Amino acid sequence: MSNRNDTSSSLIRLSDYRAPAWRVAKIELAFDLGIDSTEVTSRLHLQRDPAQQEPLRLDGEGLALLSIALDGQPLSDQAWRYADNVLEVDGARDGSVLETRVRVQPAANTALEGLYLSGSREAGFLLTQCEAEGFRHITFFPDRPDVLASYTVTLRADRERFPVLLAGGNPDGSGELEGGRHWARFVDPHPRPSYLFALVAGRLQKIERDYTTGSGRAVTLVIWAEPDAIGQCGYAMDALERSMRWDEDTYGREYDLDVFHVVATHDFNMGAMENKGLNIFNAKYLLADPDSSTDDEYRAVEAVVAHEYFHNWSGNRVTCRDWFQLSLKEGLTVFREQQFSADMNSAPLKRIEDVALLRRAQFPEDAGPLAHPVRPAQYAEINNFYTATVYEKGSELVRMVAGRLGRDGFRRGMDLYFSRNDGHAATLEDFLGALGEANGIDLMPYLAWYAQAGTPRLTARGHYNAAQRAYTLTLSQHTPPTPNQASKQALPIPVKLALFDREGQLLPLHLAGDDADASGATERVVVLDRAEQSFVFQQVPSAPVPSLLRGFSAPVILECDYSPDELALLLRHDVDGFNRWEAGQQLAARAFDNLRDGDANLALDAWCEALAALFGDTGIDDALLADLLTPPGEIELAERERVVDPSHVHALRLKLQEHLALRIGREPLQQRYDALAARTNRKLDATSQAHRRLKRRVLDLIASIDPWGAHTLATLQYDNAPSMTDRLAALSVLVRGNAPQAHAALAHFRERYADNPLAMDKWFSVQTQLPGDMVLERVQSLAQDAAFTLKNPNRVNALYGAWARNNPDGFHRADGSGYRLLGVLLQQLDAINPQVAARLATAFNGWQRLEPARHAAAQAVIDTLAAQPHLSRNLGEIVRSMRH
Ligand code: 0A1
Ligand code: ZN
Repeated sequence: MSNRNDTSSSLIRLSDYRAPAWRVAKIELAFDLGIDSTEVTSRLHLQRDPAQQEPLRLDGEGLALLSIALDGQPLSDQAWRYADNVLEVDGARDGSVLETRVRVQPAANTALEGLYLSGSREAGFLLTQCEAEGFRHITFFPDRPDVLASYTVTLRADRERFPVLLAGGNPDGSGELEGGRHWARFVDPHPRPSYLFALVAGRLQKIERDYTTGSGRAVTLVIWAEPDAIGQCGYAMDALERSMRWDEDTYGREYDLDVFHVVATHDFNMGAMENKGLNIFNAKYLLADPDSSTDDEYRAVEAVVAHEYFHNWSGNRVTCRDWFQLSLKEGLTVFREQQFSADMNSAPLKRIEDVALLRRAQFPEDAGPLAHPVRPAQYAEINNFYTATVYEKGSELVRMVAGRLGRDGFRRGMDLYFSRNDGHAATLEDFLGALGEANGIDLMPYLAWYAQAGTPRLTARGHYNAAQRAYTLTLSQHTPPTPNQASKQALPIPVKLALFDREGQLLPLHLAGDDADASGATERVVVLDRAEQSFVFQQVPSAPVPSLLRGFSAPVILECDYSPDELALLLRHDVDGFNRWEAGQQLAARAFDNLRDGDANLALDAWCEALAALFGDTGIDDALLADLLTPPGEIELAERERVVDPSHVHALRLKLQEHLALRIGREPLQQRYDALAARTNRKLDATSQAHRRLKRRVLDLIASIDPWGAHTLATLQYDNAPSMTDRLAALSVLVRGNAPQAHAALAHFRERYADNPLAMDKWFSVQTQLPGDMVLERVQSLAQDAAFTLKNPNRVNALYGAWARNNPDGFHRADGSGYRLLGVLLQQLDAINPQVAARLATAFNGWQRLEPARHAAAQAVIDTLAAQPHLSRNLGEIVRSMRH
């Protein structure tokens, strides 16, 4: 509904940034809440920048203005103008108070931006989403993150319909009103930008916990959910407490209000939102119980709870000057969450998971038409920039800098960054400046990483000189051009490395020309900061095997001419858990290339051989083994192709797994499966989770060589599953194999979980994993299912998102039917929820490299979309960029 802006293809540019001419010291807000109509009264205490002469201009979208007064005097119609989403007011001075009263319509707001209704008219509740520019859908305001104001918020509503009234800040009174109505007030002592405003009103239930910060401040933690979901909030509460303690221990950061509210909603465009004192979560990332949540979902709940909590410092206390700096809060907060999750769980597994996500989501983005720098230079619609690049690559940039400073140095730098910028809106220069200054190091060269799009290719070549016992490692870098950025500069690339001898023993490192080298440590970091550079290691007894980019020390694509034997050696012996996995991934990728080209396949032999040996090794962690046994995904493999045929990639990947399963052998696979199945439980400890993870992988491998046997096992597993992890894994094997048993299992699942929206999302998404030639019809029939609706983002993503993203063979049908289905859907969806439509449209990413028939079919759909006259700014920008 909102956000429709046909004429505006105009771009906002970083280089145009100007400090605000008007600020708001204090805002007093009052809401008379109703589902169809809510009245919002706002009093802005204005401050004028004496150096600027601009009239007062406030943002406002879709607001019905009921009254307006300046300094207590109602304004005549000549004294204000409201057009093109801007309210201009004459006569305001420094210190003026502007009072406006507007009406908004929550139930009609299907874009879920601003104030909206979650759930049904009868039982649902009201809530807000303001990041990035939702506040302007609620009241008139300079809706930009560098305007920080003190908030006093009064909520008034019918007590029976809205018994719970919440806003961010500390509670400051409540009471009864006439006619069965009541009120509640909240005051936030910390100035904050408008995007962190939030309110919630409705029939919610709560769980509570007392928390005392390290310095002795008492805080009440409250999680709110609808009555049928409140029993699933305990895990999130534990995760919240762990997060708070961790941020105190690790960064010395305490919570700063008397209460911390968290609310779950089923209707949310993103994962969750860090509104000051009132975090709002997509239920998917807050609710958890063993019967309806998988192990992966538990970990996601822990991570997202932590992420939103950590924003209280990295985002709220220190916020962003403008939206170009989005990664200042997001990259940093993702990094902090990754550190936390690594500390709470297994560090190598977390690293593997994060890098796999980076490669699946960010590398393709960086290589396609939507590529943009971590700090973009321009945008049409900021909501399109909550991307894997800003979040995940942004986190990798923080990680590189943190690695450069070391643990203590990074903490020193963060302390300075927080204290210097507390209560301010900062930039990436402020961040790198503080970190560098606290350590006497110039970190500004890293700014280039923020400005340059594309994934650098790092090439490594090694040469051993036996006579001199010297090993020369030559590193070079190259970043391919991206849209609007043809030429690239060299970046500082930290390469953490070790050398192994041919027996798999680590060698002491003696780097030529390095004074601090006396130690002979077995691991060190070299920084490549020009196009090419050589590093000479001395006293090397024999030709070594280098382990490069350990822990994935920089977000680059490494190209190194390892032999299959060398990769197999690393896979067997590397003590860096990440690089061990990585060696296996590299081998599998080589094996994939050879299969594709029909070449002799030493890599395939080496990969299968090494993994078969590890499979028999009882010393290895089951979860790591599961990851080692997983070849790179189809999206990642497709990135290696110059011209992509997704069906062929799919088939080749299946072949890889088949070879591996045959090499391990049906009987050993069965034995391992039986042993794991005998220990089946629903416990959440690391060992139980690892068993389930490996069991799932083993079952998949069995399915690749003995579908009938795997389907029998899966049916039994489904029937007896004590947890959702086991149940869904079994169901997925049945569906992907199009087993006859799938039908009954799906019917059972549906019946059992009909009242559980998050479980029903899984029912939809698992069916999108049917074999490629069958899935389109299923997607079409599921879209007609009574439980399907375009109004719920989770449901849309569970059906169309899961299909288009997680089943490349099923989306990229050779006849283009998949593209046409998505194209029609996007137009419909855009009229309901532009943000969700725009996000879904990114499934077309990479279309330019498709083989000719698919390429033409995708292009036709993208061109048709681009020709639509009424696309939202959100979808319009994505579709336009796709054609770059
Ligand atoms: N800041 C949130 C992400 C978020 C962004 C936009 C939203 O609405 C359009 C909602 C949430 C986070 O990083 O968690
Ligand atoms: Zn965030």
